[in-house]
Amino acid sequence: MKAINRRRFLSRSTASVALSPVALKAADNQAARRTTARPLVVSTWPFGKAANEKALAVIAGGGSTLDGIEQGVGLTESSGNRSVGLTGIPNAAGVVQQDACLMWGPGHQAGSVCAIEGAVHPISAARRVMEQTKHVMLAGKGARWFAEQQGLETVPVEAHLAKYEAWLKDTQVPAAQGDGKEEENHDTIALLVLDKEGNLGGGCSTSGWGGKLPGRVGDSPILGGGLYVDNEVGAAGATGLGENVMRYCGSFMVVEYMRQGLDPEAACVATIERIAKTDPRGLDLKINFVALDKQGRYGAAGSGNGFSYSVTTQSVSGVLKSASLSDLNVGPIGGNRFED
Ligand code: SD4
Repeated sequence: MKAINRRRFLSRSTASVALSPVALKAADNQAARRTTARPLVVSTWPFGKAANEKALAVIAGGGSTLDGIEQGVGLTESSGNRSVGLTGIPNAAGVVQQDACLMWGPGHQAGSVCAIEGAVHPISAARRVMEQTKHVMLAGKGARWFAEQQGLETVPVEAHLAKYEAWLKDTQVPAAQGDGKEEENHDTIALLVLDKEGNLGGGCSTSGWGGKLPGRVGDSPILGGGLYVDNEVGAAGATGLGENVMRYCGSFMVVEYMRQGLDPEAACVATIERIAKTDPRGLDLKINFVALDKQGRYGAAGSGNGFSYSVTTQSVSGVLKSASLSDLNVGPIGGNRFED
C-alpha cells in the first residue's frame, strides 16, 4: 500500500518525467537511502569508503569541506589504485595521463586538469586552478607546468611501455578499441559531499581508460560529464566508459532530473535509460552514476550489473550496491544497437 502511494505521489510530482518501472522501483526504495547526518559523503566503488572516511576526518579536524574533498580524493590517488593516480594503467604510449576536476556549490566554482602527466595529486591541481586562476580547465603540459608553479608534487614523466604491454597482453584487447577487461578499467573516484551548512561539493580523479590513446581525455575532468554540482539541487558523479558519459553530459543530466523532482537513484536510472534510448549501443554502455541531493538522499545506478558505491557519515560507513539496468529493462526502446 505504501509503495503504491509513493508511486502515485511520484507520478504527480514528476509529471514531466516518464518514470520507467526500474526508475519507479528505485524511487520506492529511496526511503532507506536518506539521512539527516551531515556531513554526508558518497563516492564511487568500494575503495571510495576510505576516501569518504578521510574526507570526514579532515572536516571533523577543522578542515573545510573542500579540504575534505581534496584529501579524500587524494587518498585514492596515492593508494596504488590501477585507475586512479600515477599507479594507473598507462596509455598506449606507456605514459599515465590523468584527469581530475573539482566543483564547489557556493558560487558555482570549478577547476579541472586533463591529460596531466607526472602529477602526484591531480585533484590538488584542479583545486588550484579553481582557486588561483581565472580559468576553469588546464590541459597537458600547461596543467603540469601550473602544478609545478603551485609547488605541487610532480615526478619525471617516463614511458612505462612494458607495463602497458603487459596489461595489453593480459586483456588481449587492442588499445584502439579502448576496451579491456572491465574490472581492470573501472576505477575512477567521484566523491560528493553535503556538508553541515547544506552546501554541496565534489571531486573526481582518474588515470582514465587503460590503454587509451595518448591525449585522450575522458569524462572525468569534464564539468557536467564526470562530475556536476548544483548547490540548489544536488551533485552527481560518473565512472565507467567516459565516451558514453561525456556525449550526453551525464552528470549534468542526473542533476537536472533531480531538479525535476526525481530522487537521486531514480535520476541515475532515468539518465542511463535516456542515454540507452539514444545510443546505438543501447544499454551496452559501461556507465555508472552516483548522486546526492540537497535533502540528504543518495543513490546510484549502472548499466549492466551496476556497481558498488560508498556512503559515509560520522556514525555509519559502508558499501552499497547500485540499481542496475540490463538489456531486459529497456527492451525494444534500447536504441539502434550494433549487432556485435
Ligand atoms: C574514463 N570514466 O576515463 C573514466 C574511467 C572510469 O571506471 O571511470 N573507469 O573514461
